[in-house]
This record gives sequence, C-alpha cells and structure tokens, in this order.
Amino acid sequence: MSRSSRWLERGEKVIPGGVNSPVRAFKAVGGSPPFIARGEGIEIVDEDGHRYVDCICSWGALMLGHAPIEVVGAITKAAAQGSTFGAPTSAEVELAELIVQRVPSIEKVRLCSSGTESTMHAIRLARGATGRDVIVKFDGCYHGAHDAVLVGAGSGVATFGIPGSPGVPADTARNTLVVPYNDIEAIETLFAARGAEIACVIVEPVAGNMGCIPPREGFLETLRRVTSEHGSVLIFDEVMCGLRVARGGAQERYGVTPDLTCLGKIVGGGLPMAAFGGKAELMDHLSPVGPVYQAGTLSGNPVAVAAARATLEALTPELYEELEQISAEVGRGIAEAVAYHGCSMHRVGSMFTIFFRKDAPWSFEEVRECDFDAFGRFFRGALAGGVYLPPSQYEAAFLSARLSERDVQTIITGIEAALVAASVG
Ligand code: KE4
Repeated sequence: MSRSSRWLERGEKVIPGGVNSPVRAFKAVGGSPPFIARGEGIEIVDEDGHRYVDCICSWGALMLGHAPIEVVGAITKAAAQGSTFGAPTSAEVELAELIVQRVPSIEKVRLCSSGTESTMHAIRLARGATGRDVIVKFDGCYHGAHDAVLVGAGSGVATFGIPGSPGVPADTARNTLVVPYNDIEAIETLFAARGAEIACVIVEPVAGNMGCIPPREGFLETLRRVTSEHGSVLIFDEVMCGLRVARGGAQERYGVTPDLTCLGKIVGGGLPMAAFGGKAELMDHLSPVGPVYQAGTLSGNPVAVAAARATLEALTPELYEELEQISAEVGRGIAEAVAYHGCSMHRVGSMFTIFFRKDAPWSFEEVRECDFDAFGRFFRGALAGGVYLPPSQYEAAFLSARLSERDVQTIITGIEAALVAASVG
C-alpha cells in the first residue's frame, strides 16, 4: 500500500473524504489522489517520491511555480514581524495601489480571504447598490461555494435557479437566474423581459469550471451593453482568469470593462487572499463609508499581502510574453495528437482543456456530451507519465511561467502518450 493511500485511509477518519476540497479526491477520474509532500519549482513530489510536472498549479493560483524565492522571502520577512494585526497596515495600501494600476475596472478594492468571499461580497454590493434581489449567472460557471451561486439551471432557459446543493434554500435559489454560457440571444431576451429586476450579472469572462471555454465573439460586449442599459451591475469573476490570461486579466484581453471584478488565486501569491473591486462610486457603498456590510478578520493580513505584492511585482509584461510563447508551444505540440484521437481543445493563454468530444464545446450542455470514461483513462495515463493534470473534464489545466523547454517537451510527450492510453480503452 502506497504512503499516499495510507494517508488517505487515515485522513478519511478525520476529514470528510480525506480532503479539504472535494475535487482533490479524484472521484471524477477514479483511483486515489497522491498526497503531495512538497513543490519544487514547476514540479510537485508526492509522499512516495513520485515527481510530476504540475499543470494544476493549485487550480491556477501559481504563476511562478512552487516556493518561488522572491515570494518565500517576502512571506518569511512579513511573518517575522507578525502574521495579523486586525488593523490597517501600509502594505495593504501599497497592494491596493498595485491592483488598481493593474486591473482596468478597479478604482477601489477590498481584500478578503477566498474567491468565494470575493464573489459573495461583490453580489451583495450589487444588490445593495441597486436595491434589486435578482442575479444572473451562467450554466457551467462556478463562483465559489456560497448559496447565491450554488444554483443550477432550472428547466428551460433563464428560469428560476434550482438549488445546486442540499442546504441551499429554494427561496435563495429563486433569486438566481441561470442562462446558457455564450448564449447572446438568451441574455438579450431575459433583459428585455426582466432587466429592471436584475441587480447584477456575474460571469467568468473566460470560463474555467466547465473546462476552459472562451467567450464567443460579442458575448461579453452584449453583457456590457444590456447591463448598462438596465442599470444592472456587470461582475467579471476573474478569480481564475484574472492576472492569468493577460496582465490586466480577461477584461484587458477582450477590451470589455465590468463594473466589479473578483480576483483570487494568483492575486494571493499562493496564500489565502482574494479581492473584489471596481468603480469608486460603487465600492463606496461598502461599510464604513456606505451601508453595505462586508468584513473579515484576516482580510489584508500582512503575510498574504507580502506574498501578493511579491507576486504582482514579478508579473511583468515580459513574463506574460514568455508565458504566451510557452503556452502556444504546448498548444501546437499537442494539437495533432488531440485531433488524431478525436478530441478537441480550447486554450486561452496559459489555461487549456482537452475535451473528449470531436468538436470543441461552447456551452456547459456541450461539455456534458464528452466521453468522461475516456477522460478518466487519459487523466490516469498522464499521471502515470508524470504529468499532473486536473482530475476532471470540467476543469482547466494551467501552465507556469517558469517552465523550461525541457518541461514543455515533457508535457507534450506526456499528453500524447496519455491520449494513446485513453484511446485503447
Ligand atoms: P475559492 O473560494 O476556491 O478560493 O474560489 C472560488 C472560485 C470562484 N470563482 C472562480 C472562477 C473559481 O474558479 C473559483 C474556484 N475554482 C476552483 C477550481 N475549479 C477551486 C478548486 C477547488 O474548489 O478546490
């Protein structure tokens, strides 16, 4: 029995499923997860000494690989001066200024501790500022584990949502309308009928939680137009794609500026830190300036802020150019094998997904047509070959800016071999 299997058996006795977040349990792909002992640059090493090129990067949170020296140094220095004060610090102001400079939509920002919090607070702010209760999300988009967004599509297009989990009250789900992603006609029809009731639209401008799916031409522009026309708030959930698909996030890549932006993952430099921000007039509805309540004991804590600042300072324009080249090389390298094995792929910058269906999907409904068993064989084949891909067809893979040419070749050959393993059944 491997050390990882023993840790899982022991962990299941004291942690539900032995994991602190469900996707880590590998339920979608079979087998049991390696327990990770350490990260070393672009690799992770499990409890049994197996090494993997990491293409999950903590679900997109890492751009600089594991334990980057500049971030570890900043964390160590900050920790030695105190981990949390529950009081304002100059470092938070300097980080906020960095975020404001970096993200086009953000004039003011509030730091919090997770992506879930960032979208929860952004939605409450939109509801408080507009005095409206109804919100709109898209089928297949994930915005964290809070009630307002743990809502599935009801029958038919843009009907009231249905609870996406036991424990989410039907009354809560009723205020969340769910529309198919990339469906311009559906969103225009919805706003024509009910625009005056809608507090906000929240969207992953590049979807990453049904696999990587880009916005269709005109989709984001339509969201911007109809929300402006009806006084609704447009929220870009850039927890995953923010600071990844461009230095200023998807809003910079596609040239569409939302009213509010949610950030997480990369912005925290690998520590528990997230943020939401936008127009100053909107953000000033937040307590203590305005009446909309939002708070957090560890919000803006000095250690996470230090990791965030060191990361953002390392994310230079040159790094994004290099990352784009690395990502394009991986995309080109696997394209032939993907097509040969009857699969398809979407890639936006350094996030990508191989779909086990012939044509690349543009909606959650189309992703659901994938061959999930074949994906499971593919995933396990890649893992055996030393490439650590996300354990679900509904997830995106991520590339690190610190990959060498040799690492790129390892990823390409590992994916090619895994596609063969998947096809032989
Ligand atoms: P967290 O609360 O997990 O920090 O962020 C929630 C969240 C919000 N918005 C988007 C677009 C996200 O992708 C996420 C979290 N992403 C998942 C990956 N599918 C995190 C992995 C997990 O749940 O363990």
